[in-house]
Amino acid sequence: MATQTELAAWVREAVATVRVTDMHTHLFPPSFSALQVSGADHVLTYHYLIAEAMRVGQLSSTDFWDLSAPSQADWIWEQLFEKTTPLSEAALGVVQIAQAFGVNLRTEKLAGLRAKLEPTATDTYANHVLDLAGVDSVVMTNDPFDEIERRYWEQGTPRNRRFHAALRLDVLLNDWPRAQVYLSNTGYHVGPELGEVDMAEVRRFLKDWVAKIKPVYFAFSAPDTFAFPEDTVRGRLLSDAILPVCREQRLPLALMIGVRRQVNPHLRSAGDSTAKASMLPIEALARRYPENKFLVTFLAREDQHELAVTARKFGNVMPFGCWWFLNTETLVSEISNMRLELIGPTFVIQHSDARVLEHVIYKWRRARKVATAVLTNKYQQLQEAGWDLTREDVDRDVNQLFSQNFWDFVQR
Ligand code: RAT
Ligand code: ZN
Repeated sequence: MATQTELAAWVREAVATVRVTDMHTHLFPPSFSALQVSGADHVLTYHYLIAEAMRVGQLSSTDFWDLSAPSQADWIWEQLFEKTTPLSEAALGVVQIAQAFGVNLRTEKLAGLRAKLEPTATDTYANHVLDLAGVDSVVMTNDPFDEIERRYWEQGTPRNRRFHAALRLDVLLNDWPRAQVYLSNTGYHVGPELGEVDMAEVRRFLKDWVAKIKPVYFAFSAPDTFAFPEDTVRGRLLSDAILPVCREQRLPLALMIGVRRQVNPHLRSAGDSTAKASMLPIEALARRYPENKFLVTFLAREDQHELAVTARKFGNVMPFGCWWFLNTETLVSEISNMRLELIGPTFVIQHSDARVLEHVIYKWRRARKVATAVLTNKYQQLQEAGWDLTREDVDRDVNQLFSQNFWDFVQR
């Protein structure tokens, strides 16, 4: 039987060295140059930090948005790293990114970070950053309704193979008038009424995009009021277009539920919030469509227990990550413990939601730290109960939680 010290070392080493699949990010490969985001100014102007800096500084949001990006970064730096101590998750993250690049932020300040991080990433730099984070590959968020992005795909832009695609359907499901106009302008015959013929066109659109970008899943985010089934455009698009195409193509649908967009529009990208949602739509989807696969995450802490229970009832529901405001040390620890207690190591432990390339460094450092503590404690309990754990068990579980559970679900 392993000693407590050995056990702790096995977990530490397994978690430190596991090659992560980061299954939800907003990153792009360097070849998508107009969309690729990296460098110190972007790290500082992350919308998580904008919201926090606005609490400290006395600048109106209009004045803030009028500033150039480097001036916004300077202002955020002043609020969060000079006037206050960077104790929040996002602010601490900046310090950890700096540390990974050998920059002492206390002495070298923002200029030190600007000197080391590359605002225009090459593949070499992107690979270096992913390697620093121990991330094997990332899944992007690919919006077929974004004109700039569409051009990259239509030109067949080659891309770093560590970036997988995911087809994001927020515009289709949450803004049908815009989607309808866009579809009709790009060769799909859809009228506003969404009859059977239009629905066939939506399916054709989805299949064309599957062929174009080869996504590993379809995804959308929805408000706390999300309902299913319902006789609305969204309900019909789901049941008659998206779910059938997902079934046919054997692709999971990722649902990200509980976001209240633009509760404070002055904050723009930083203005979204969270609210408790209902689990009933997930139950209904999982029960009615056993042939479909659902990757599910909720934004409210209050929904996490019900999600884990729902995953016990339906093998076609895969809980993933601790999303956005839940990605804090306290909540990731709580949620990961609870998931282990209710469904064992059969979920996706985390995703980074990185918007800026270098984010993967601190997001995964944090995830690894929490996972090490949570798993060590659970394994100790298991050993105390007389289960003779092996190092291979630990390696297998860690690999499943950080990567393999996702791929097994996608590929099954
Ligand atoms: O976490 C975030 O950065 C949010 O702004 C959202 O992007 C969210 O993750 C989403 O995918 O909608
Ligand atoms: Zn996201």
